[in-house]
Amino acid sequence: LTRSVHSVAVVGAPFSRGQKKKGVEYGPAAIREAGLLKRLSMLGCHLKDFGDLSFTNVPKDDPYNNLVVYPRSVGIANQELAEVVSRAVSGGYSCVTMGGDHSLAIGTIIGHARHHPDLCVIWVDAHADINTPLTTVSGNIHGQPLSFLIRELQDKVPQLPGFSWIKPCLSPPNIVYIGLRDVEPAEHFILKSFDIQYFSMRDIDRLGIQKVMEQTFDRLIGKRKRPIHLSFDIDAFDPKLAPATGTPVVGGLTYREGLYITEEIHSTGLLSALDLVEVNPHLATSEEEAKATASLAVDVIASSFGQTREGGHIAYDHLPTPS
Ligand code: HAR
Ligand code: MN
Ligand code: MN
Ligand code: MN
Repeated sequence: LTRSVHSVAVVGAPFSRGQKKKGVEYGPAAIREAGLLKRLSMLGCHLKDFGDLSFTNVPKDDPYNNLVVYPRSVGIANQELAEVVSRAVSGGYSCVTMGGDHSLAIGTIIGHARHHPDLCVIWVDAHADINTPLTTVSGNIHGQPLSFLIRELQDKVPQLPGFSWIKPCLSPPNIVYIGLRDVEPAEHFILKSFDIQYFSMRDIDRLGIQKVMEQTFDRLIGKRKRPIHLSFDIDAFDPKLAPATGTPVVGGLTYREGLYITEEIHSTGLLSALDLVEVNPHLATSEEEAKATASLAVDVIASSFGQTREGGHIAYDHLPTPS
């Protein structure tokens, strides 16, 4: 029996200005209450809790182009978050960031890439989150984070106020999406013209989740092992399983597909950072819905760090003998 010990840093990022709905800033508290730290320590993880961060408040933060909301708040919060994530990863920890809305992946990926410039990204989401500030319809930056991170896209991306510190650190071959089912025309154009690999829900229906994961790893780590950044939006799951989220889309991942993804990622031994985002307890229509969504988030994280459905991550190497 083998067991590898994981050192895991836990960071709460109660950030909500990447979109307009109230409540996603309570995601970290809900995930903590659902027992995240206890579950990780039961797996034998060495934990370092960075607590829930508090980000610089920007009182006057006018929209860019009369459309893109809270650019300065999103910019500075991500700068602060990148600092913490890079410290955690440099300290030898795998870094779990609990959101908060998905705009925070700007900071976690840049912070992670400071220590691991060769990282790859697995983006599990109903949405592609790759609008530019010029293609966005909603104006929400949580629908745009990847556009700021991809080097090859930068001549199409204007600089937002608060974003001058950002250095794009990803290239299209190092990104794979899983779970897409709500992709806007401009986003689809970007995915196709930059040859970014994605497995939509339709692809999962056709191939099955096992082949999807095989092909994901063939693309990302087939030629060379590299650290994995898993950015997991809870809305990738079907809204029946994860109702407490801001932009639910019917026809999502089953529980079994979701956990298969994280079990396979754990098996690579390469998981280096994980974002779990868009849990919004205030959008639940009942206490049970809020609890179920947060508890699903904990299952995703625990599974990413070795909890298996077949059991046995923790060493158990002898049986009690009758005397
Ligand atoms: N594509 C839409 C937009 O750009 C919806 C984005 C929803 N984003 C998140 N993160 N919930 O995935 O606004
Ligand atoms: Mn997202
Ligand atoms: Mn989403
Ligand atoms: Mn392990």
